[in-house]
Amino acid sequence: MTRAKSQAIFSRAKELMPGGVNSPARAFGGVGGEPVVIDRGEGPYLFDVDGNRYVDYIGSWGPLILGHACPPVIEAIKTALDRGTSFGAPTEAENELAELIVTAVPSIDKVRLVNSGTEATMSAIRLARGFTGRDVIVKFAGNYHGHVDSLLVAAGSSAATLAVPDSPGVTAGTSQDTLILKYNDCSAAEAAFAEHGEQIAAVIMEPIVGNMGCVPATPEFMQTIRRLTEQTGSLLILDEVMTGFRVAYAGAQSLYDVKPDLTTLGKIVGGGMPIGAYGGRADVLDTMLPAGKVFQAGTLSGNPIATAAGIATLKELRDHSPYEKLEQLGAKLAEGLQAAAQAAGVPHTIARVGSMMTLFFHPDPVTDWEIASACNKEAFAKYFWGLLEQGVYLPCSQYEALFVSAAHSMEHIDRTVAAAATVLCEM
Ligand code: KE4
Repeated sequence: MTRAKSQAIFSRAKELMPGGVNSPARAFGGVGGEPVVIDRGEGPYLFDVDGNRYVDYIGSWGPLILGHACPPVIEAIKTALDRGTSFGAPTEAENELAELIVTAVPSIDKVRLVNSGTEATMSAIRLARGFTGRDVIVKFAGNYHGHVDSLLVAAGSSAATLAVPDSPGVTAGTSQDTLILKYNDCSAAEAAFAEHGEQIAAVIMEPIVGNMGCVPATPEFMQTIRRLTEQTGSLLILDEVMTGFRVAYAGAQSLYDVKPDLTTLGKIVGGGMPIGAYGGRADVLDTMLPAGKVFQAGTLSGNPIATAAGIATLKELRDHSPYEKLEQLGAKLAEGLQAAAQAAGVPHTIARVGSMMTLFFHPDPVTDWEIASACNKEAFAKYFWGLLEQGVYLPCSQYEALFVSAAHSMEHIDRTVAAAATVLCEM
């Protein structure tokens, strides 16, 4: 494939924007080389500016569960556009989207719409601290919740629980109230709660991690965290920005049969437009201004365009459920990738929940960041580029999940598996 136009556009991009991108995840940092500049998307496909076509498994990092330019979503956006783009005043569409979310997720009594997943998690943390009057937030290594200062932390030196800044610009003061624990480690959680329980405002966790590759919580771990938070009066925040409406219409929490106090959402609930949301217990949400005293605001929160796209998307998911099809496509893809890696003798494991999955270049099951970070990243990079050359566009990092959309077909899956088999047996 030639990518002359991509290269020209991207070299200009690097003169205009840091690293040439508006989000580092797109910069191909995990696989080397330069990103492909995209011209348009259509159903399961992306087309780059040089006219190359790819079967897309990023789906804009999760939002496009219905595929690119899904007609009912585009139609809804166009209709909304003709009535204006933003009013900074209440609209009925916000009720409609909030109603869809509240009806879909039993643990959500009330919800507030914001403009990104980061805003949702940042607000949920402030809310938990405001509601409990406590300072400490617990997160898990390998979980990503957006670029919230207090969560851009790494495991600190002592006891592997004290967090230290993980990015320049994050102060020690900001990270000092964050405890970072090992994911899927029940005893570490028990110990941390025994020592700090009364100071813990909340635990925030991805119920099924997408951000170290696909790593599901064990049911025992999920139940332990729910029990410990209940016992100590701290809140459980499930970060379902990625898994919400992805793994099930009622999210990952419905698969674990767990009831969090707060849930954060994003991606799919905006149908590809900028959105985030946080919701949960009414008594907790009513602590937010103007009902309560905890402050959070946003000029474009609940704007007519994002809400129109979100409403159309959730209605499509509710009325024409794709989840059975996504389960079949996901299972077929995982099976095919596993068989191809096996036949090629490449050390690997695969993790999948519904239409999100990761082929790990590691011989053992990946259950936490320690194992994930030991994956063979060079092998992943070869696999990524080999597939890209064959017109298959995977997430450009071993530490991401791929997504199948309702626009994919078995034919796309078969083509992807065949391409993977070719690439893997050359590794
Ligand atoms: P945004 O602020 O990017 O909308 O959402 C942050 C966020 C919060 N929580 C979870 C579980 C998330 O996965 C994310 C964002 N996900 C990444 C990809 N894994 C977005 C891609 C990017 O940063 O460009």
